[in-house]
Amino acid sequence: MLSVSKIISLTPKHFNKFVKLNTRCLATQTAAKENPAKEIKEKKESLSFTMNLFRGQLQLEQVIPFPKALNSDQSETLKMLVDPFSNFFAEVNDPVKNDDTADVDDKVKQTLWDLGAFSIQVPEKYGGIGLNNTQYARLVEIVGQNDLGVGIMLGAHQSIGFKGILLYGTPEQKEKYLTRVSNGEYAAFALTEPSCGSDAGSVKTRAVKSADGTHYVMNGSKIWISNGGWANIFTVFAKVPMKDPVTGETTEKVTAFIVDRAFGGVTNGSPEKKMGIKCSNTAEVYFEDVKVPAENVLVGEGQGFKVAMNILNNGRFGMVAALSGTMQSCIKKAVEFANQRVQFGKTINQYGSIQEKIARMSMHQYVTQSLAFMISGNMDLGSQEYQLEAAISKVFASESAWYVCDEAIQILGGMGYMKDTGLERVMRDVRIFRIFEGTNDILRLFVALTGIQHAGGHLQELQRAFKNPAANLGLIFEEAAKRATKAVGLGSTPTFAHLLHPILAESANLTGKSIENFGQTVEELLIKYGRGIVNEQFILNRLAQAAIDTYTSVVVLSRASQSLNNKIPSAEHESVMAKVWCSEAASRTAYNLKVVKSEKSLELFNQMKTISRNVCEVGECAQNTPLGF
Ligand code: MYA
Repeated sequence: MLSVSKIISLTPKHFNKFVKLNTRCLATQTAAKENPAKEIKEKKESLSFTMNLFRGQLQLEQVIPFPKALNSDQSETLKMLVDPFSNFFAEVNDPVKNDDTADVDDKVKQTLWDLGAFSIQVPEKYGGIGLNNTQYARLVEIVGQNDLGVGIMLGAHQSIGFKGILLYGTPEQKEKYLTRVSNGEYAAFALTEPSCGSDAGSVKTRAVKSADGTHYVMNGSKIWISNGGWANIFTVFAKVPMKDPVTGETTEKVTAFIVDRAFGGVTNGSPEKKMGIKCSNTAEVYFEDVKVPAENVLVGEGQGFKVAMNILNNGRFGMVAALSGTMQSCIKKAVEFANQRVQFGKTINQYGSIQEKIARMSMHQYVTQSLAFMISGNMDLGSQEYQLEAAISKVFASESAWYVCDEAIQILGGMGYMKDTGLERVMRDVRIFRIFEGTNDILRLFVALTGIQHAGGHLQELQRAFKNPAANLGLIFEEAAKRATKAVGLGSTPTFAHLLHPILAESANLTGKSIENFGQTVEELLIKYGRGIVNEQFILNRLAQAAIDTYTSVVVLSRASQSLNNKIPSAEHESVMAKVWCSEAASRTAYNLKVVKSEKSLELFNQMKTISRNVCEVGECAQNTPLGF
């Protein structure tokens, strides 16, 4: 039999280096303590495509085939709702008036309540229309096509406002509150505070349990709360002092509460004056000695951070779907103009500069729409692990919507800049999407760090395996064989072309190469930086971008393949978009993965740090004027 040392000697040098990484590897918090072998066996494999990407592994469970989440009854129900939703925007709602008045008329709001638009996913027994995520995504797309301000009013209510009750409420909490939020009472999600933005765990609002244990007394304030001035029902995150039963030490842990304005002590500031989404209500909310009954804790004391994160993860596809709709209407405006505008004797749609814009705008919309329905479909089919994909989708959708709207304005030229065209409102509205529900900067780091932690965890697993090789021979053999074949050039690049329509094979192979390159790059970075990688944000951002490009490629390939196989009318068009997208995404990925390893780039990053330091020290642009005064 082959000895373990022989196996190691067959592998590339990195493998040997890993096992010496005792002090440097990531994920030490989750290290096995007592029985490593047992833990290794029990470790559940991740089904997330993106998580596995960081190990260079193909995990297609949640990407191919494109999820089909609606049965024929659900499709019929949805079709019956599409017209009333569209008609509402065509006949009742006036986005220009909403924007001008920074409000929505009561009559308009009431029509939305009557339509069931505020309780799309609430089960019918509580007064909602009981739709699933995919159905919600389709309706929200219509909202985003027409009025993002109204979208925020609806989304703050149900995508996050009462989502915690829907997902985690006890039967009593659901009975009591879901009936109300489906019947005219607004809900809001209250996390952000003056000193707690991206650092969601740092809330200062406190809730202290009464001596008799019947209630908590809550004090604190929240800022920028969508629907904050209108809501009666709040999901509030507050720190609760908790005694550790073992050490007796008291620590403060974030806890989620359902707070009813009727408890008393809940007030709000006046509506904020904003750049866009003006008709949605955004306000400060204050909690002063609010008596919150003990039974209004969501999930449990100290579980609030995870509750907040999971609500946000769960709601993000709504934003993605809405922005898919927004991009559709921007593209429609741009194309209507390009088709009829004649310059230099030809309609401008015949010029390459405009064609490239229209093609890129269309691809961004196609990718965004595919992401929205990929995630919502997976969630409907029972996926529990989509946090990285939801974060990627939010980042991609919000940046694409900004880009598409900007390019639409560019195509319309001076006309695009005029208020009457309606694109400047959309531009103001979409700007916030890169900021709220987790800034894109934070979400990029979240994607990169979570993925790296997963890869680091695997390396650590190997380390542990080598401490007790007899018990972990399977794992060691598997890894060694993988590395050995790669070392002698026999390792195969991950391929999934056989799962797709044949005309997409080349694109699938390109994407497969990106996946392989990704895993190798992460490995090299872990070896080089160890734990210190967490501080290398220039690198992390580029890894996140490569993850975005690779995940979006697989998603569009999956969708285009399904369209080709089902011979749907737009299949050809979709496959061209998918191919172009994958080709450019693979080039960007190759570039980004090269940059993170190149000494020259590291030098440039350091120079950028110097520039930033200089400017920050001076407190303004640091150079003198060319005139010297
Ligand atoms: S609401 C305000 C939104 N605010 C944010 O999104 C805050 C952003 N910050 C964060 O997400 C976190 O603080 C970050 C982590 C990510 C920075 N899923 O040590 P940690 C786990 C699952 O890394 P931190 C608004 O804007 C992690 O694995 N788990 O934490 C509304 C670890 O677990 P463990 C997660 O460094 C606007 C633990 O937590 C996640 O403190 C209105 C600690 O992790 C995650 N995501 O911070 C919008 N993150 O201990 C309206 C972390 O087990 C809606 N963890 O290892 C619009 C809808 C659109 C339209 C709809 C139309 C209808």
